[in-house]
Amino acid sequence: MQPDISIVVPLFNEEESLPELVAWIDRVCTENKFSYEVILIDDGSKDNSWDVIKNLSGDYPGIKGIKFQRNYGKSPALHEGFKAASGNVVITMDADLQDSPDEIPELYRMVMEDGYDLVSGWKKVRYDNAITKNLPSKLYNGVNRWVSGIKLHDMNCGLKAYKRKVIKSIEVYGEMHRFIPVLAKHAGFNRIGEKVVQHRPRKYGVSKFGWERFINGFLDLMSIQFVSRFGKKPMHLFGTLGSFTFLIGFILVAWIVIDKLRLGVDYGVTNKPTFYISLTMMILGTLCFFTGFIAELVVRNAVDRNVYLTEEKIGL
Ligand SMILES: Nc1nc2c(ncn2[C@@H]2O[C@H](COP(=O)(O)OP(=O)(O)OP(=O)(O)O)[C@@H](O)[C@H]2O)c(=O)[nH]1
Ligand SMILES: [Mg+2]
Repeated sequence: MQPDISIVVPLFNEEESLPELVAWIDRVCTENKFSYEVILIDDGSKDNSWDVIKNLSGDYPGIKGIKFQRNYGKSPALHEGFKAASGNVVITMDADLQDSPDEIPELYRMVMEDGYDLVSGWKKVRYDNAITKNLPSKLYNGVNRWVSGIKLHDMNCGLKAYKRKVIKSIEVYGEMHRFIPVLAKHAGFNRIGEKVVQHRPRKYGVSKFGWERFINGFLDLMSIQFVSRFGKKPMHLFGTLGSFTFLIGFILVAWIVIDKLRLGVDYGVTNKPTFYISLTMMILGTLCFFTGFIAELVVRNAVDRNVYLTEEKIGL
């Protein structure tokens, strides 16, 4: 039987928080008469998280667990959680008690009644360090909004709700958990909403992500935009770029040749910076162009080269 809600919780070393988190989720869901499952993904924790999960699954019928052989990261954990989830609405949540399960009923209502494909939490008031976390996060979200065109204030918030179809249609890989709304938008799910959510100070354990998240996140955003625009037709990017670069180099060469013909022996071709610039541009242009061919060969052999999401069909 399909539950109303699947709550997917990726975690790493959160043994102290888990019993409180599960009891709180159970209380909120019972009070609101939701049937639910909680899928806890233990990503190679070094503490006793898995034993705690085993005990909890004995205490509560809706608790399910997946234990990874080693630590793979938050995205792989979400991927496995999404594969297992069967609820009509799927909610993701951090395990560290910084996200409040009290948000569940309203998130559920926004997906089921307001018709959002995805609702992202917004930690408007944050209990994190202002200099190392909040300020860079604001800047980072500004860049995200500008590049992706998705007007969310807090793209990386762990607390999010989805229609089941959304999480079954996208593939979270690498460290792309920061950009699930971007993945969803590229898959054609445009009704993306936002809800201001309570944020709480970390009660137990320690933070697992440092400043590198901002650099890696920016690189991932660039990749994701590239793949969505040119992933199936890379030659359109590399070919255009390569041709333009080559053409500019070629024009510069033509200019040098004309000058040489005009000025004769007095004109020392190899003394001119233009000579070296034109040469470099022609070589780079050619390389870029052939990179496009190689990328086309890769795409041609990709398993998903002809995979499309259909929304509905008639007579088939
Ligand atoms: N699956 C998985 N989950 C992780 C990993 N690292 C952290 N998490 C979980 O991701 C959630 C958020 O991690 P936090 O360390 O709290 O990150 P944060 O909330 O951005 O940082 P703080 O505000 O400092 O706590 C928590 O539930 C962690 O247990 C990991 O390597 N794998
Ligand atoms: Mg946290």
